[in-house]
Amino acid sequence: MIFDVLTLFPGMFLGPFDESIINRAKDKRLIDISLHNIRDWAADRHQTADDAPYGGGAGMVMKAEPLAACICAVKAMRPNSTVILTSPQGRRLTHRVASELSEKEGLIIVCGRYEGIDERIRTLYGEDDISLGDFVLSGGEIAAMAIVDAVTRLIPGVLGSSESAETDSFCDGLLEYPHYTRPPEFGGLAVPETLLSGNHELIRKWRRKESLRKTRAVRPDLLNGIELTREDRRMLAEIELEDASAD
Ligand code: 9D3
Repeated sequence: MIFDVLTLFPGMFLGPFDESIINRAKDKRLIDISLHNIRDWAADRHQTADDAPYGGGAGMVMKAEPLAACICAVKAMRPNSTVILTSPQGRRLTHRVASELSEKEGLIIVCGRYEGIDERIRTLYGEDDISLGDFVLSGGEIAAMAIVDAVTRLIPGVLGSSESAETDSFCDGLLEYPHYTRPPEFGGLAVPETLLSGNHELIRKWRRKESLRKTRAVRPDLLNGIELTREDRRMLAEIELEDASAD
């Protein structure tokens, strides 16, 4: 997978991709990341990349010409890549979206700044538009980093087999059960006895139930999106009684 990131702030990307899994994927040539400074494609003496919005109002808009020149130059190098915009108006980045994007040959990610980009760039070049969620970021750079990270992890060969088994379990649509490691007691809190029992069937049931408990408490919406087994329903009924008497 070839990532091309188009940004007014390439310096923000120095560091985040040089560690751990992404760096390993680069070393293994499974991915390649190129940064492109949009300002380099501005034609005037001041290298202007923004201008006031038509119709008035606060803030600035990313100008069309430098962005178009940058996108065209990158597309000429990567005819099979998909152009993705980042903006608060995009569709939410989810596991499903990351999985879809991981099937592409290459991604050209345009980082929005200011109030946004000139709409004609979206019309002419945008093939997808991604948001991280309903909160305000200063620009699309952190969204681009999230896309690169989430997509890279889904490329075959990037994760070891034990790590990718974890990715598969995320797809079951529940939040994860709590994790513990040594020591057996910390801060006056013991590790749940079941996890020390060595009984794998009991441990599986405990983890499933705690996954359901956490999901019900924090993300009940997720429970509507998945198929629950008879065992799940029984566990949820128990949880309802337990957590009602707990508070
Ligand atoms: C005054 C109106 N602004 C607040 C809603 C609009 C606005 C425009 C541009 C707010 C933030 C931004 C810059 N953000 C992004 O470019 C962005 C973003 C985000 O803000 N939230 C979640 N995902 C993304 S992806 C790109």
